[in-house]
Amino acid sequence: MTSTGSVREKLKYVFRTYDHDKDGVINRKEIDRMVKIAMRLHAKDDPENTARIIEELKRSLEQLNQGKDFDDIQITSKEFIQLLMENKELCELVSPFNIEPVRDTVVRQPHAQTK
Ligand SMILES: [Ca+2]
Repeated sequence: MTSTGSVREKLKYVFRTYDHDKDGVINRKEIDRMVKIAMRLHAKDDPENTARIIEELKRSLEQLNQGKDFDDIQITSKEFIQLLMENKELCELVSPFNIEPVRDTVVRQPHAQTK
């Protein structure tokens, strides 16, 4: 069980990681980089699935980008987070680390302690 709030925080962090030039949007080049990283991380475990999910990612991005050339694509953090929250597979694909708990608030789970 993950809380939506913290997933959003983590995805924001993921977005920042991919926004290489830190201009607040992910552009075509940065998408390519993201795809490469995802491929490197996952392709050897599951090449077919990885290729399929990447196709899906590209399709979703094109949809987001209606009317614009794919080369001019720009994704805001809001769109990025929205997209990944709607698609768990994509989310796992582009998160280059086992998303760790964000350190802002320590969430205590009183009854999840001992068994
Ligand atoms: Ca950027």
